[in-house]
Amino acid sequence: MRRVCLMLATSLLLTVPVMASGTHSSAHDEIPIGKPGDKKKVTRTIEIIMKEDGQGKMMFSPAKLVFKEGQTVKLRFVNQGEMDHEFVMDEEATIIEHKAVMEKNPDMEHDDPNAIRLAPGARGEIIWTFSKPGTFKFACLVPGHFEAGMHGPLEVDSAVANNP
Ligand SMILES: [Cu+2]
Repeated sequence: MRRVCLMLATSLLLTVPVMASGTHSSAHDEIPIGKPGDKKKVTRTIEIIMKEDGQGKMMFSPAKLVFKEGQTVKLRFVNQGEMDHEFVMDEEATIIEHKAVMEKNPDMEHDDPNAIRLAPGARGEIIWTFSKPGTFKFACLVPGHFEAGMHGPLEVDSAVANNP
């Protein structure tokens, strides 16, 4: 497996601020959707809410994300729900593959720079550079949450297309 996943006690997650940057910040971490960004280069900040509606549906707000090629964005997360939620952004095939692994190992936690997991009420952030254009996906891979609605499209528009 290319990605590193760590087993962490839930209690640890409740007491330690969850940051998705940290040890992974070098260029070799570049994946198709981009790479960890430099906070000095942030040109846009977006707040993403994770929540449930109390009727079995779970969602992200906004439900769709659109960025520009080369843009460094601060993604700020708030878990307004009553359950743990996560955010993973990647190519769709990788998300689906990762989802299957999570279903077999429900207690698995990510230690990937393109993912974050938050306890109810918790906040966190990912600073990311969307270095290449493409159509990607974001999702929560806690078993059952994808099916309950926690996924959406993520588009990175080509810089060339923006400035013909
Ligand atoms: Cu979730």
